[in-house]
Parts: sequence; structure tokens; C-alpha cells
Amino acid sequence: MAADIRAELRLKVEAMKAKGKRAPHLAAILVGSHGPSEVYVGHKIKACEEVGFTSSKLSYDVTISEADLLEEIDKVNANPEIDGLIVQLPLPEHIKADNLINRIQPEKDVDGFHPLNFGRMVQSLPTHVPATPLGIMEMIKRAGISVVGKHCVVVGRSRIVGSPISILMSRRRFGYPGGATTTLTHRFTPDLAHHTRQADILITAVGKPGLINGDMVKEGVVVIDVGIERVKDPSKKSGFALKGDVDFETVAPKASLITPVPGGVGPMTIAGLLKNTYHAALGDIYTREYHYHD
Ligand code: L34
Repeated sequence: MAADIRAELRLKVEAMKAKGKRAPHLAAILVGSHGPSEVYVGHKIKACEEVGFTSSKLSYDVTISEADLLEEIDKVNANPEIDGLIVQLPLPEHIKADNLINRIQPEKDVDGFHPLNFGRMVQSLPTHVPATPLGIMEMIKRAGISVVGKHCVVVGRSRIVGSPISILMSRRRFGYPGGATTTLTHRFTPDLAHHTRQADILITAVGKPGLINGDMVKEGVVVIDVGIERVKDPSKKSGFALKGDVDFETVAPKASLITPVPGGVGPMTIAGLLKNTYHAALGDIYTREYHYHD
């Protein structure tokens, strides 16, 4: 599906260029040398190349000050040749992510993290929807999964995934299926399994490998695993294996559909980011018409 989205965007970019417009341009700020972030940003840059976008990887030493980073964001904001800007998270301890995110011009905030964009999403208004939830909604739509009236259980209430996906699944907006009864569980939920067993659609975004096992789901469940952790594995050349929140071996036999890790939500997150960047370049983020589904 991610490859399909990239192919669709590639055609749109070609059409844009044929009309004499420049290609969409994504800039990504990366601070320090956090292994997974380097991999993820690398995949984002590669995906930009594949669809014909221009990209800029803006890498800074771990010692850079917050004030200097704010200046770098101001430069991107003022650059009319750049449509989208993301600040890859996590950041070093001495930098407050919110201060950087709040500085990004909302039209260029293709992560959808700026309070203005997040607030618009909560109000069901046209906006940049965060990339991972957007990728998940796109996946649900393309898989033809029926959502309206179903019970969706979300595990984890993060700002990047859990909170926004719980809102999107309960709504029927942004052109995506929705209208689920949604339960949002988190670290203070007693008896997590009581809730997960009721899920028609289970979305986990926690970062605890194996948190969800086969005893915790019902037959026929649709499982979307957003977790991605590096677990020591001496048999691998890298020394680690990637693991989601879901114990695939025991859950997959009961699931009607399940996403793998890797090769599931990760590539769809990148597809979501590309979609947002395309719309940032078109300039229709706040005026776009959305259509209801199902
Ligand atoms: N600002 N920070 C910002 N925006 C985001 O949307 C993210 N996220 C999360 C971490 N920090 C962020 C990502 O980009 C997670 N994330 C992300 C992006 C891509 C992939 C995974 C997470 C990805 O490419 N996953 C591959 C395997 C990657 C590997 O080999 O390590 C996959 O197949 O799942």
C-alpha cells in the first residue's frame, strides 16, 4: 500500500512539473546521532527521491542550542522553496520539543504536531493530520475494513499516535472511514486484557514488545501494531531485531488481518508524511474539501 501511495504521488508530481511548477520540498531536522532516528529520516529522504520530491536533511551536532535551532527553523519558515518541515523526535534533553514545534509555520508543519494543526484535527477541520495516524487511516481505507459501529481499542495515549488515532477512529472525517466506538487505554488502565478482548480493531502504540498476546484478543480481530523496538538478537548481523507491541506468533492465528513489524505501519507513516508534504506544496491544507466514507 505504501508503494501504491508513492506511485500515485509520483504521477501527481510529474503532472505538477509538467505545468511548470517546482516539485514539493521536504526539510527534516535531525539533532545528534540517535540510531533509529537516522534510519527513519534516511527512509523519509529516500521516499522523497522516489516520488520526485526535493528533500533537505538538516543535521546538527548534539550540542546545538535551542536558540540556534529556533533560528534554523525561522530560516526554513522564510524560505519559499521549502513546503514542509519536520523535527525528528526524540531530541536531546536540553532541547524542548514543544518550543521547536510551536515555531514551525503551521502550513509547513507536515507532522501535524503544531497546536494549531492538532486543534484543527480535534475540531474536524481541514489540516495536516500527524503522519502515523494518517498512514493508519489510509491503510484501513485501502484494506476496505469496515469501521462504522465497530469497537476500536487503542493502547497508548501518546501525542504522536494514541491520542490522534482515537479521535480519528471515532470521527468520520478527512475522507477516511470512521465512526467506531473507541476505547483509549493507557498505563493506568486496570485489566488491559478485559478491553483488548472486546476489540474489533486493536491499535497498539506503546513500545513494549510482546505486550499483547493471543489470550488478549478475540477471534477475527484486525490488529494494527505501531510499536517498533530494537531487541537484542545475536543471530542478526546488526545485533538486534525489530519488535512490535504484539506477540505476532500467538495473535496472528486469531486475527483476520494483522500488520507486521517491520514492513507495516512504518512505511505507511512515511507515505502519510509524503501526502502532507504534497498538500503543503499545493497550498490547499486549510481549504480542502473532505468526503465522508462508509
Ligand atoms: N517528528 N518524529 C517526528 N515525526 C514522526 O513521524 C516520527 N516518527 C516516529 C519517531 N519520531 C518521529 C517516525 O517517523 C516513528 N517514525 C518512524 C518512521 C519510519 C519507520 C519507523 C518509524 C520505518 O521506516 N520503519 C521500517 C523499519 C525501520 C528500521 O529498519 O529500523 C518498517 O518497516 O517499519
